[in-house]
Amino acid sequence: MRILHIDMDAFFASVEELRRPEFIGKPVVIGGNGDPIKRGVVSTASYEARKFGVHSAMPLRTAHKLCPDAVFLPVDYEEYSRMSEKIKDILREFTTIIEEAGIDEAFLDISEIDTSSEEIAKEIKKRIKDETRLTCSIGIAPNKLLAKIASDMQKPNGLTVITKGDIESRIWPLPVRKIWGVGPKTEACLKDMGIRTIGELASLPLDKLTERFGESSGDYLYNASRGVDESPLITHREPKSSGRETTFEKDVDDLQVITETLAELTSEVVDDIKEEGYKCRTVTVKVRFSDFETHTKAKTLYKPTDSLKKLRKTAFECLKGFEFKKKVRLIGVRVSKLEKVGNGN
Ligand code: TTP
Ligand code: MG
Repeated sequence: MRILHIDMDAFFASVEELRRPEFIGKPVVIGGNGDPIKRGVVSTASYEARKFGVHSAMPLRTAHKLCPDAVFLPVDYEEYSRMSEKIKDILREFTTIIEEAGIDEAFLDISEIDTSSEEIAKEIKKRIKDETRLTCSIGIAPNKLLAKIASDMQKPNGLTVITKGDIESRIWPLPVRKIWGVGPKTEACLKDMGIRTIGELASLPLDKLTERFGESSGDYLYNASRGVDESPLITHREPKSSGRETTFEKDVDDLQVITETLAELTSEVVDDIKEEGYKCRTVTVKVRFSDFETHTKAKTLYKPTDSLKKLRKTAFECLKGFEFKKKVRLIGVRVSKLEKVGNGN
């Protein structure tokens, strides 16, 4: 097995820098609605901002104290999703055996590709750089666990290949937190047992681990510390929902325009689910106002349907539940409680 893990560098911040090159080289912090005085947490920070100690999940206010001169920007999820799709499209040209692990990361099974690991990684990096101007970090290893650790080892713009023979020298010195699934709680427990590194974890007997963490987690830690992981790539996920949304060029207060846009988005969503062979029961309409305040209204039907007429009517009923005192920045519709057509419906 040869698994490649790719993770984009400072993803949200880098996408913002693409459209606003004047921010390149400056500390950039993305989070909430972009106002560091308001409540909200940091989604990500550029590497320049990280030098000041700013990191993901930190309150924006703390980030502002650490780095008052940083550029603070709101989260524009649609833009990042668009870029994410573009990157995933490039990756799918290398192999169809791909697990989309998150908005800025993926696993590729490159076992069957007849080129060296470094060459494949360099080619992927080049294609992404040429077509998006973004950089990424890539790890290649015999399994998902090690590939993910590897991609993180030389960020940003890294390329790290780990073989079974490297485990003692390159994986064992790393802190236990580098193992996927080891969060602050497990880390604290292990610290109490005098364990800080992956190598120290590997020195513990299995029964000690299962006693402390239970059968399955104990097993997992025992194997992970030895670089053993046989988890397969999850190449297809059953969709839980399907949605479309749009941000208006200029904020809108004309209810007619809002309604027409909702009708159009609903018909796109219905096309999407029909193409995949699904019916749905729940319709959720989302409205974001000019001040970024965002509300949703949902309705659930008695029976699953893929009828445009019924779903559009339901979306309009949801729309009636909103109060339009402010201008509208964005409107979206999402259908959920999906069921495959032909399951007795
Ligand atoms: P990450 O890959 O964890 O971070 P990153 O790409 O910003 O930086 P790195 O170079 O270290 O990979 O997450 C990808 C994106 O997901 C990130 O740009 C913003 C978002 N995100 C959040 O919104 N909240 C979070 O707590 C984290 C960790 C990420
Ligand atoms: Mg990333």
